[in-house]
Amino acid sequence: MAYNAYSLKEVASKPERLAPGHRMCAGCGSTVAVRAVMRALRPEDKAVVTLATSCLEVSTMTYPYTSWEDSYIHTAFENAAATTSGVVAGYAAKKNKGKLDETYKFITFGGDGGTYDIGFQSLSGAMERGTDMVYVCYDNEAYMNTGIQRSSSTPMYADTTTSAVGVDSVGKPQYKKDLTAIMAAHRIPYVAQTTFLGNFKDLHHKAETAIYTEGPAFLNVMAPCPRGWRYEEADLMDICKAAVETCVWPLFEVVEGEWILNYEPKNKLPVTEYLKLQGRFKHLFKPENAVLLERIQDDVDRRWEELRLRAGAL
Ligand SMILES: Cc1ncc(C[n+]2csc(CCOP(=O)(O)OP(=O)(O)O)c2C)c(N)n1
Ligand code: SF4
Ligand SMILES: [Mg+2]
Repeated sequence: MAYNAYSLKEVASKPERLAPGHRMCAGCGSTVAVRAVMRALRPEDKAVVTLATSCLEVSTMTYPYTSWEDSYIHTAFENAAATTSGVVAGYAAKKNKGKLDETYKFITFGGDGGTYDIGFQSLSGAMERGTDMVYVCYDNEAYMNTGIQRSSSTPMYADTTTSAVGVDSVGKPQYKKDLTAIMAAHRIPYVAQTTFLGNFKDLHHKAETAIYTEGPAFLNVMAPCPRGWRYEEADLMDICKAAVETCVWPLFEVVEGEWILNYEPKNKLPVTEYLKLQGRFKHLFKPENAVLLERIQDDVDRRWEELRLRAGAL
């Protein structure tokens, strides 16, 4: 899909829809993701934001304070997408009766714990029913708010508080779940995977397409967490770039079932270039763990070739 004309200056000059003064950590990817997604809304459109419990929720909406300029609903983990479905149905009824003139867009945000794990059934249901909404997962690869516990999104061999590296453990033993592919298997109109790069064009394009596509859309945004991933705050963008250049987190869209690769690195970097930037993978660089690094590289290579095949790039 061709990207619309894009000017960072123009997009950045739009009114902020997540006000400053919230309590998220410095260097946190989650707020960067939210601000970028909300900036894709047309200024004249209103939004109803639904948010499952998470770092984002507890830090941006602490009664009686809120950072959200749009209507906002805090939900339980299990029913974030179902809550949005109900609001969308109510909106449609009001519109049909001519009781509402304004245009509203419906956006649900969830962390990986709330999306890959606990809220997965309601997400799957809302997508399958064709609800006209966008679900955005800000993926920081663990349950950060409660102390960095592993989720099904945590990558293999990452050190978390429930997959702690020690004498008998080299980190999380399981693979990361491929949620973006699972959402594509729902055969909804729009699914995309993105993160923060350069001028944010990729993220802006995908957020705008997701919001203005009729029917359900799902966006998976890699959103690093300095506390859980153990990096210096200023390294946020370098980590995202390394994730893309190593093909750990490829940029792609699935539009009406068609897989589209948005970026192919000219020189695909070894995964170590990504892993070495983060304390959660520090143990992998001990000589006795070289085999684990090889296993990660093999997995990334295999999955990258699968993606290229799906996108017809082979
Ligand atoms: C049903 C339920 N289980 C557990 C909790 C406690 N809890 C609150 S936030 C959170 C972590 C959420 O992780 P994630 O969705 O990945 O968001 P993050 O904190 O990483 O931003 C947990 C487990 C809860 N609020 N509700
Ligand atoms: S713990 Fe991580 S995800 Fe949570 S606010 Fe801090 S940096 Fe962001
Ligand atoms: Mg998380």
